[in-house]
Amino acid sequence: MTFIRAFFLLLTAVAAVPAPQAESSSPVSTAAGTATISSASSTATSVCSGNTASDRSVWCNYSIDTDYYTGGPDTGVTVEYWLEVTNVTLAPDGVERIVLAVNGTVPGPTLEANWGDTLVIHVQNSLTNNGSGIHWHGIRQMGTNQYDGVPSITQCPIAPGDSLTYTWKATQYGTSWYHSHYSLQAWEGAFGPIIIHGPATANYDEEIGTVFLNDWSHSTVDALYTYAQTSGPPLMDTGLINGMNVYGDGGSRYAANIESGKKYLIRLVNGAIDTHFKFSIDNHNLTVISSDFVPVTPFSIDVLDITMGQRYDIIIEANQDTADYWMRAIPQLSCSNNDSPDNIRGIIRYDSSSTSDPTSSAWAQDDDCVDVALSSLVPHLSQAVVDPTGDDLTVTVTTNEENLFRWQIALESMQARWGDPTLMQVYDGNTSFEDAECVYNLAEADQWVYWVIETAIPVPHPIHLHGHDFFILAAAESASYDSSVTLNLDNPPRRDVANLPASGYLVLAFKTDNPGVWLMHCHIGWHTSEGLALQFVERASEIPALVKYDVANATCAAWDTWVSQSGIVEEDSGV
Ligand SMILES: *[C@@H]1O[C@H](CO)[C@@H](O)[C@H](O)[C@H]1NC(C)=O
Ligand SMILES: *[C@@H]1O[C@H](CO)[C@@H](O)[C@H](O)[C@H]1NC(C)=O
Ligand SMILES: *[C@@H]1O[C@H](CO)[C@@H](O)[C@H](O)[C@H]1NC(C)=O
Ligand SMILES: *[C@@H]1O[C@H](CO)[C@@H](O)[C@H](O)[C@H]1NC(C)=O
Ligand SMILES: *[C@@H]1O[C@H](CO)[C@@H](O)[C@H](O)[C@H]1NC(C)=O
Ligand SMILES: *[C@@H]1O[C@H](CO)[C@@H](O)[C@H](O)[C@H]1NC(C)=O
Ligand SMILES: *[C@@H]1O[C@H](CO)[C@@H](O)[C@H](O)[C@H]1NC(C)=O
Ligand SMILES: [Cu+2]
Repeated sequence: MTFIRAFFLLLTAVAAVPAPQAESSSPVSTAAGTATISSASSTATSVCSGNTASDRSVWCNYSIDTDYYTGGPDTGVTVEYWLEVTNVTLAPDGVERIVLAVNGTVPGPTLEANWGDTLVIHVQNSLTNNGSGIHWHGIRQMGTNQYDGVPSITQCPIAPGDSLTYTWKATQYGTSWYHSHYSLQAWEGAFGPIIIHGPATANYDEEIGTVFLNDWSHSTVDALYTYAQTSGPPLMDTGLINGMNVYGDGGSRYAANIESGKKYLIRLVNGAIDTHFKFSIDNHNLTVISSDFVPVTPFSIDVLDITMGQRYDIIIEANQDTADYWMRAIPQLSCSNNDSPDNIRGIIRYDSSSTSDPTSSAWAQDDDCVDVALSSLVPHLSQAVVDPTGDDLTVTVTTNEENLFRWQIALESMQARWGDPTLMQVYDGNTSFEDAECVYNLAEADQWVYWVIETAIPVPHPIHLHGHDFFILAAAESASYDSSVTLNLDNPPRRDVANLPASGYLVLAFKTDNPGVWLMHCHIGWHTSEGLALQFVERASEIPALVKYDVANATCAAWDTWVSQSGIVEEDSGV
C-alpha cells in the first residue's frame, strides 16, 4: 500500500510553493508536512522579514554581502527531520521497478531551513540488503566532518535496521541535495532536495521550488553495473523531472503554474548517474543567480548546461503570451547515453486550468558537454586566491584482474574499506594509509593549494570536492596544461562541482580551512564506484578532537555484525 500512496504523491506534486518561509511566521513545513522545529523558530523566521519580493538582498542583520565563510547568522534554531531509506516499487514514468528511495518517494522529502540554523537529521536504514549513508552535498560541515555521510571515509555504512543522527549547521544558503553515498544507491532513487533560505542577488516574487533532473532506466542501476564495468556507460531509457515523466502511454509530466507578470525562483539540481543536461524553458530566458552554493552576479542565458551534482538557482519572468511552454532537460549525447533525448520534459503553464501539451519550440542549441562559460560565473562575494602551491593529478582508466573498468585520479583506483573509515583511523592515530585508500595529506592550516587535473581521454568528468567551495583557476577542452596557462586568482568562479573537459584540464584551488577527511571524486555514479576518487586528510592533528567516537563506533559495530551475518563482500571503491 505504501508505494501506491507514494505514487499518488508524485502525481500530484505540482508547482508554485509559497514564498520563502522567511516571509511568514509559520515554522518549516514540507509538502510531506512532517518536519518539526524547535519553538524558537517562529521568532527566528520573522526577524528576516526584511527579505521581500522587492529586495531579496537583505537577510535579518545580514545580507548578500556578508562573508559567509567567516560570518553569518547563528539563529539558535534546530530543525529536526526523520528520514527512512526504503525499498519500494514505484513507477515514476509509468513503468514499475524497484526503487531505493528516501521515505518512499523520488525525490525524497525536502529538507528546508534558514541560513544559520542547525539541522538534526535522523536516518533510518530500512533496506534489507544494503548498507547506507547520506551525504549532504555541498554542505561545508565546518567542524562536523563526521556527519559528511561517506562510508569508508567518514563513517561505516549504516547497517540494515540501524540508524544514525547527522547534525550540521547551515553556514551557506541556496540549493542542494542529499543523496546516499553507499554504492550506486543514490541512483536507485535515494536522494532529495535541500533548501537553505537566505538572500539573493536578484529579486523574484515567488518560488517554484526545486526542479530535479535525473536520468532513469527501467532496470535498476545495480543490474546495469556489470555492463558498465565491462562495456562502458549503459543506455539509459529516459529521464525524470522532479521524479516524473511520460514513457509510452504511461506516466505524467511535472508541471508548474506561473502567473503573468511575476518572477519565479527555480532551484535546479542535476542528480543523474551519467547525464550532462542542457536545461531550458521555451521562449523564456533564465537569469542565473547562484552556482552551487555561491551567489553570482546575475546573468541571462537561454540554454543552461548543468552537469552531475551541480545546482543553479535561476529566475524566470512570466513575460510571454498566456500559453503552455515546454521545460526541457536534454541529455547531451556527446557524453551521455539516452534513449529518449527529446522526451525529458516538463510544462510551464500560465493558465493553471490548461491540460493541453505545449506547442512551443526549443531554443537553438548544440550538443556538447561543457560548463557554463567561466567568465559568466562571477561570485557576488569577491574572494582572491593567494600564493597557491600546486600539484598534478591525472585521470586515467584501466582494467583490473577481473577485466573490469577501473578509473583513477590518484596513484591507484580507490578501494577504501567500508568497515574502516579514514576518520576513525586518524582518530586512532594511524596515518599510514594503504595506497588504494588514495590519501593526500594537507597538514598545514590556511594554506592555498591547487590541483591540476588532466586527462588524455575524450570523456568529461564532473569533479566534486567535499567540505569546500573550490576556486576554478583554469579549464580547457582538448588541451594540455603547461606553464603558459594563466591561472585566474582574482575572484574566479567558485562552487563544489566543475567539469573536467574531455581531453583537457581543470585547475582547482581551495584553502585548508576545514579540518577533516574530505572526498574528491567524479560525480558520474559509475566512475565513483569504479574508483575515480581520492581523499584529503586535512589538518590531521586537529581531527581527533572533532570526532564523537561512541557514535562512530556504534555505527561500525552494527555494520560489522551485519557483514558477518550477511556475508556481503565489498567490490567497488567503497564510496
Ligand atoms: C540585529 O541587530 C540588532 C541591532 O544591532 C540587535 O539588537 C539584534 O539582536 C540583532 N539580531 C540578530 C538576530 O542578530
Ligand atoms: C519519513 O518517514 C518517517 C518514517 O516513516 C517519518 O517518521 C518521517 O516523518 C518522514 N519524514 C518526512 C520529512 O516526511
Ligand atoms: C529490495 O527488494 C527486492 C525485492 O524483494 C530485493 O531483491 C532487493 O535485494 C532489495 N534491496 C535492498 C537494497 O534491500
Ligand atoms: C544493494 O542492493 C541491490 C538490490 O537492491 C543489490 O543489487 C546490490 O548488490 C546491493 N549492493 C551492495 C553494495 O550492497
Ligand atoms: C532574453 O535576453 C536577451 C538578452 O539579454 C534579450 O535580448 C531578450 O529580449 C530576452 N528575451 C526574453 C523573452 O526575455
Ligand atoms: C594502520 O593502517 C594500515 C592501513 O590501513 C593498516 O595496515 C595497519 O594495520 C594499521 N595499523 C594499526 C596499528 O592499526
Ligand atoms: C567499539 O565497539 C566495540 C563493539 O563492537 C567494543 O568492543 C569496543 O569496546 C568499542 N570501543 C570503544 C573505544 O568504545
Ligand atoms: Cu568520471
